Amino acid sequence: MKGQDNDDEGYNEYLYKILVVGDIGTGKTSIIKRFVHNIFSMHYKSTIGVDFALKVINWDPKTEVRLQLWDIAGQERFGSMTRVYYKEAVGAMITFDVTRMSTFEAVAKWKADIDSKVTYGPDDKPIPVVLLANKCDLGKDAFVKTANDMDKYCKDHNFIGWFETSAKDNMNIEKAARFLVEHILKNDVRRNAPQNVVRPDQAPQPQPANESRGCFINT
Ligand SMILES: Nc1nc2c(ncn2[C@@H]2O[C@H](COP(=O)(O)OP(=O)(O)O)[C@@H](O)[C@H]2O)c(=O)[nH]1
Ligand SMILES: [Mg+2]
Repeated sequence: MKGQDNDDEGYNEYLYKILVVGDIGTGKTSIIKRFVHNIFSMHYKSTIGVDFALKVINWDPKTEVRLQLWDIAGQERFGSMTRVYYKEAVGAMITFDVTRMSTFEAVAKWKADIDSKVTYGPDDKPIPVVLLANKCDLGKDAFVKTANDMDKYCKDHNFIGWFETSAKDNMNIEKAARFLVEHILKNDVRRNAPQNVVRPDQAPQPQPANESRGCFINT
């Protein structure tokens, strides 16, 4: 059966937990909704808790990639998440809003939080993180960084790359996600060992929102 084991055609199915973090109002939920459902609304409620969405990508004829995207709401003001929340994530997106400089200043803090709480593989490498400069449909007047500045910033802070995105205009979100997946697949030792197919029932399970809330009592 498809994805259940290493059949004759060597079909593989991978499930990856991806974190989407960044300051409040930077477009995390909008980016996920656009990516997964191809919709946009100006009014996503920021209910406290954790939400997640699944995006299935037919990567190539022999590979299906399932992304479990973890969205946060309400905890952004703490500027950090618990280790439990980050557990078993293999990649992340950090968002900022190009019209609000303070959200860019928060990026380094989010990156440090991820790097200190989750690693990847037997060598404990940092997980790949992509930086999303969101709301670029609103113009860049407020955001004065050049592409060169951003390249340097990514190098200095160990981002795999950055993209100008717009959830509103559907710009670069798919591209950024694919870029991240490429890095994740490259890191995945199982990719060269197809007998170790990841099955959905072995994947990390999201916590219900009310339980997740309990994680923040000590922050
Ligand atoms: N113009 C514009 N507005 C956006 C974009 N992405 C999100 N927004 C708006 O920004 C606000 C906050 O977005 P939301 O996804 O709730 O941010 P979150 O708190 O990070 O999840 C909402 O009013 C969205 O409609 C974008 O790409 N362009
Ligand atoms: Mg949200």
